[in-house]
Amino acid sequence: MPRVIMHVDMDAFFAAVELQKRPDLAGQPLVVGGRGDPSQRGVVSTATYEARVFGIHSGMPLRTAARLCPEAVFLPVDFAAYRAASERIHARLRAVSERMQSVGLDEAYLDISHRPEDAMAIGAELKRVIHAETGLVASVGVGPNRLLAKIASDLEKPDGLTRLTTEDVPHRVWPLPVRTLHGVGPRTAERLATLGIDTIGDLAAMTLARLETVFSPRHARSLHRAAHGEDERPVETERVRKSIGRERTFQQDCRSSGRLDFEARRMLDDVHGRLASRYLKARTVTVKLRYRDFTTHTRSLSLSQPTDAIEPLAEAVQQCLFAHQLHRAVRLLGVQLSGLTSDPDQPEPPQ
Ligand code: TTP
Ligand code: MG
Repeated sequence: MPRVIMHVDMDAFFAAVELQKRPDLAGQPLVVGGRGDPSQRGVVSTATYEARVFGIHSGMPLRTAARLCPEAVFLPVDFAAYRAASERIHARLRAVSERMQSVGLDEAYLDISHRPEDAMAIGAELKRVIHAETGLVASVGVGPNRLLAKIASDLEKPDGLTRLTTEDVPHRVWPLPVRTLHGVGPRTAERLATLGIDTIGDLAAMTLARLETVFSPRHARSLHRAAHGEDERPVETERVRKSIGRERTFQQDCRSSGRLDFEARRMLDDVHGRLASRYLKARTVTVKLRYRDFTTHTRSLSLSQPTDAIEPLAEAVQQCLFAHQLHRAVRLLGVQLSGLTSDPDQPEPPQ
């Protein structure tokens, strides 16, 4: 099944966060780096687009930046502020798809393969909510894989919303410098230059056999594939939530197995509602009982495959429950679902 991947990258991230703190500086060339003092050692972390027209870029000594643009405003880095902004942005992204991979403070991939028709609308909406939430501007790229999504997000920066398909590769990707490709660092670029390769198109025109004379077979193949816009790396989701559960301490110890059964089902209904509203499936059911003497026992059961149907989960809850000693007085009952996976066939949860 063809994939649809989105790459989100904030524009001039550190500088944009600084502008939220100092709106009076809007429109001026702004450089963030080191202690914010170009007479001291330190390099540029980032600069606003107004400062970039002077040739200022990340990694350049602050001193050089001041020479290129003496009227630029210099500010020190404030990581706490960037982390706080980053967390708010990531929360917005996660609300769009559980299949979100964060790659640093200002960048993330989303797998939205289950909503292929809506990709550009989702991108536009994401840009809108991020701006509403943080005042910051994002560039969004959409493509059939991570490689093309990332190239796309960069193509029309700042404030871009760009889609690249495999058919676009020859006219939109091949003219770009080979350094644009993931995995092509300065050393690889240098070795490619010795083969006369400067653009991605040059690389695409090179046979695999020729590349293998310079690189290991594996590296050669990955370069060759990348030049043709191919990339199979998955969006690697961090497991946002490992389990969903509920516990209840009874006002009076419960001695009735029928009542426990009833309460466990009610709790499962609640937990299952939370599972379904996130479009997740669960594989493992755990039932916890705490007896009057505070000894606590858990019983778990794993299904053969994850499910979001309530009946198999309810049956598993019941089996766990009956594996417990139900004749004793029970103080606390807990029901938990774990082994959670997102269901790629479902639409996204409501926002
Ligand atoms: P980038 O996304 O590379 O740059 P950016 O967000 O400032 O600008 P744009 O994406 O619009 O081109 O990096 C994100 C942040 O990471 C950047 O704001 C500052 C920090 N950073 C450094 O501290 N040093 C660096 O060399 C780079 C490239 C980035
Ligand atoms: Mg950025």
